[in-house]
This record gives sequence, structure tokens and C-alpha cells, in this order.
Amino acid sequence: MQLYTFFRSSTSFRLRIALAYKGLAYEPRFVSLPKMEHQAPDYLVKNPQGLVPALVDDAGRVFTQSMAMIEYLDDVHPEPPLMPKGAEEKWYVRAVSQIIGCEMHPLNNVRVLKYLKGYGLDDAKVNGDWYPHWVAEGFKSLESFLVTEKRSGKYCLGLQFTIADVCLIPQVFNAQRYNCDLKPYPTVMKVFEAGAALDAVKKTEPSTQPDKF
Ligand SMILES: N[C@@H](CCC(=O)N[C@@H](CS)C(=O)NCC(=O)O)C(=O)O
Repeated sequence: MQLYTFFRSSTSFRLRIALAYKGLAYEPRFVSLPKMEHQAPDYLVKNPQGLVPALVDDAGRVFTQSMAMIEYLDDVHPEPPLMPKGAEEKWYVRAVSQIIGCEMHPLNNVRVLKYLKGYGLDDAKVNGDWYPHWVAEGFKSLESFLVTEKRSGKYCLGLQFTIADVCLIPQVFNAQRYNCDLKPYPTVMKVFEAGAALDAVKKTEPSTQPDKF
């Protein structure tokens, strides 16, 4: 298997965590976002969306969209599971994942930040206002969801490490990189700390990646 990844990409980090957690070996293929390698013709052949990550299996089949990829991996390699068994539990971990993957991440994606700068907003406005604003909106909503649902424990779903944690951890790493204030989200941070202590996270986090700069 090959994983097309960029060290700072939180969606690539999701895949790195999931693959490491399941003990699945892969060859990394580094795609530099600053160098626009995700828009290069040879990469667009693999992923016409021009985004990382992409996973290519031994038969040459290409998989994209991180949350769909993780659920696919969980179907094909069920142990250890990243999806719970029950219907309600599945809804819950997908809901947490989608707060992050559908509501937080897209607003602060590279191409969105670049486009804002095209409107004349400078780095201070984009990195110091827009970015932390949407992190705060997202984590405020996630914190109240976790508290209201009363299902979190060590991880988002009690003692089971799931796709919800796989999405939450990289989002917190990104927020820390942008110096966002995370004190108002104690439940988010508690499950983050537990997840960040796992080997599957420690050996895949951005600073451990060969393409980091
Ligand atoms: N929904 C996609 C999002 C993928 C995505 O947006 N990846 C980012 C890096 S985290 C990217 O490639 N951004 C390039 C850009 O915005 O130009 C997924 O979950 O895989």
C-alpha cells in the first residue's frame, strides 16, 4: 500500500494514525502542499480532486476522502476496530467525526486560507482571526456535543478508541500550531491527551514525518 501524505495535513495524519493503529504497513509518498505537488498532473491522475491523502492498494486501486477511507480500512481489516458495533454508537462517532471533518476542517483548509488572502486579508487577519474563530466555533460545538451525549470517557466513546478520536487528534494538533486557546474545551482536551499518548499517534504526528520542514 502507498499513502500519499503531507506531514502537516490533518487529513493525512488521520490516515497515518488509522494505519498505525491497525498495524498496516505502507510506503509513504510525500506530496508537498507548499510546492503545489497536489495539483501536479501525475498526482491528479491518482486523485483528480487534487487533495491529500490518497491511498493506493496493492492492486493499484486508489482511495480518497479520509473518513470514507478509514471506514473502508475498518471493513477490510476489522481488528483492532475503529468503528463501534451498535447503530447508535456508529451514529455518535460519525457525528463527532463530521463536526470536525465537515464543519471545522474545510473552513481552514489551505486553499480557503489562500483565497481569503486574495481578498486582501493579511496573514495576521487570516491566521490570527479567521483561523482561530472557526476553531473556537467548532470546538465549542464539539465540547457541548460530548458533554450532552455523556458517552465520552478516556476517548470520545468511553474506553474505545475510534474514528472520532482519529479525527479529533489532528484537529487539535493544528489548533495548537496556530496558538488557539483550547482551555475552554476540557472534554475535547482530555480525550486528546489520552489519544496523543498512543504509539499510533506518537509515531505518526507531524514532527516525526520524514517530509517535515
Ligand atoms: N475531505 C477531504 C479533505 C482533504 C483535504 O482537504 N486535504 C487537504 C490537506 S489537510 C489538502 O489537500 N489541501 C490542499 C488545498 O487546500 O489546496 C478528506 O477528508 O480527505
